[in-house]
Amino acid sequence: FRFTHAITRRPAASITHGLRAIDTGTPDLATMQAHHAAYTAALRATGATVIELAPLDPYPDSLFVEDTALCLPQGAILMRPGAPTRLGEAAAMEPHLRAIYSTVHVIEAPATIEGGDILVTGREILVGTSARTNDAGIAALNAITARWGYSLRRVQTPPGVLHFKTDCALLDATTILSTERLAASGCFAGYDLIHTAPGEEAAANVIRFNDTVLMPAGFPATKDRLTAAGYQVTEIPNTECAKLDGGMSCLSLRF
Ligand code: CIR
Repeated sequence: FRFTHAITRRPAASITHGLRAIDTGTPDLATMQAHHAAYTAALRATGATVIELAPLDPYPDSLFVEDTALCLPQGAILMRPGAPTRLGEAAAMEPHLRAIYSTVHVIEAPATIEGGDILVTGREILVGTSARTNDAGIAALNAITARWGYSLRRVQTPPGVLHFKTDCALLDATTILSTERLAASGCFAGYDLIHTAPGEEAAANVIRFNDTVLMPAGFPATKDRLTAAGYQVTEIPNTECAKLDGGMSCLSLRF
């Protein structure tokens, strides 16, 4: 959770066509741009360098850069998104990662895997199977990360939940914020857990970024739990990304 860099991509006018599980309204570009600016400012306020990429109109979901890659100290791994409309986003990210990393691996078909399903903790890499991430994707990732000395564990994203990290986040090396429905699977045995408050499941997608926890605004009971546990919390308005099932982790690659 200590990072010197992040990559973000500004939202494009095409966000109105972004994928969503349930239609709760069309995101408003100007509002989303304001929220996105608050998000990047909060990352920068921790002292990190934020590389802001230009909007990518052909890809409505391209602001959710997390799904395109996994950045580890040993190198970057380009994902292969399971959503057909998002496949090209990884290729669009590739040159930016090659400019930073001397080692870049690429996940190949038929594997599919999105960064939103990957949680790197202080001791292992957890990967949730989901509608976007298949077993071939997990095996392909494991083949790379095993060589780098990581142990990787396959877990289950709850049914109907977009990504594994829709429902959980790392708060420090051994502490996880999780919805009760995900934690009930037992996948976090051995970790310290903080649960999202009842009815605030959408608060689970936070990021610990250096000394702060960025969380979506509007979840006061979960915020209280985090501050009571000693975390410094920065609330970021997230109403527009929420319409596209996106949250704090989706909006950046962090390394
Ligand atoms: C999608 O369905 O792919 C986007 N609308 C949301 C992606 C959110 N990404 C993430 O949780 N890592």
